[in-house]
Amino acid sequence: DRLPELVRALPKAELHMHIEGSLEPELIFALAQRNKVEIPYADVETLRHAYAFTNLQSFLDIYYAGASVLITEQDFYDMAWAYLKRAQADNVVHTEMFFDPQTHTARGVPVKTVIDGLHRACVDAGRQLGVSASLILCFLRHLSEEDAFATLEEALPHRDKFIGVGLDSSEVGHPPEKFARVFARCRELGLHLVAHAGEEGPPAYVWSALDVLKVERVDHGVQSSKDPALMQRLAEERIPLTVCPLSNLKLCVFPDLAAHNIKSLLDAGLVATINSDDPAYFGGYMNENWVQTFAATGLDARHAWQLAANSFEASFIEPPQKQAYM
Ligand code: ES4
Ligand code: ZN
Repeated sequence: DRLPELVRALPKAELHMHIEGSLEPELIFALAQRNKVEIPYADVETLRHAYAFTNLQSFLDIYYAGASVLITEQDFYDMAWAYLKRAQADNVVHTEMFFDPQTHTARGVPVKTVIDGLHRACVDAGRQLGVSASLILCFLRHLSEEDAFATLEEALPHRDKFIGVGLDSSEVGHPPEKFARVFARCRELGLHLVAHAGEEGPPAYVWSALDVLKVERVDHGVQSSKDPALMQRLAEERIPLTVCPLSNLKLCVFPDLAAHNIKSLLDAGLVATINSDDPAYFGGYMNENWVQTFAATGLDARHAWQLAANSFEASFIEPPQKQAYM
């Protein structure tokens, strides 16, 4: 069976990866030591053992604790560089990386430090790894819209270093509508717009991400399969879903990988993609997500080509470069 080899070798784009979620336990401990930050885990093994999640919130609590070791511009560079090298090894030729400025500004780390470190890694990846990389600033939806506006304001002097904005963190109870005004402002600024919706939340959140926030793609979106009218809209308008199978498995969105709906999304004609979300926490980078999902759900070589083409179609790569990849 040569399908795993084909899947691994395919050039692909990764469109749903939180850079703070690429922080491996080894790097967490190295940065904690370098910055003299206390973390409430004895060693790498103890920390890794804490990675047993029951839902999104149980993961987010540990994910925000892990990010507390990031202090200097070099820390953000080192984290992003480690991910970009790992992405290159999986034949990811383009990546759009999420970052969560509020996780850092809340601890007194300036937005400039975060963006400058991440952006320098993106520039170096293009030159030294042949991986094109760009940044998407995410607002934390458990915080207020006012806080999101303040974050946007602080980031705008660095407008040239990120291509868009997104919405992440605790979904249920924090619908897209809560961020209508700040997304409208970002739209005026010419930023690309995406949002997490339909991960744990209902199809109604996917509808409002589209109709209220006017997002160009939906992160996760797997709950859309519960709403036939929504499925039809996504297919007709070719609105991409950035699906993350191992994340969905680890956060118990599906009981096992064989029960994942990626195949039905693709077979319904949706522009679905496969991505790693938080690879250090969910047990796999890009190729691990692809290979395990192919094995468990019975995707074939045609699906592999479709998923790779979808990843470039769904990307914010500018034409004519974009068509060259497809
Ligand atoms: C996230 Cl899996 C997931 N969902 C929502 N927000 C997130 N931030 C990092 N990973
Ligand atoms: Zn995510």
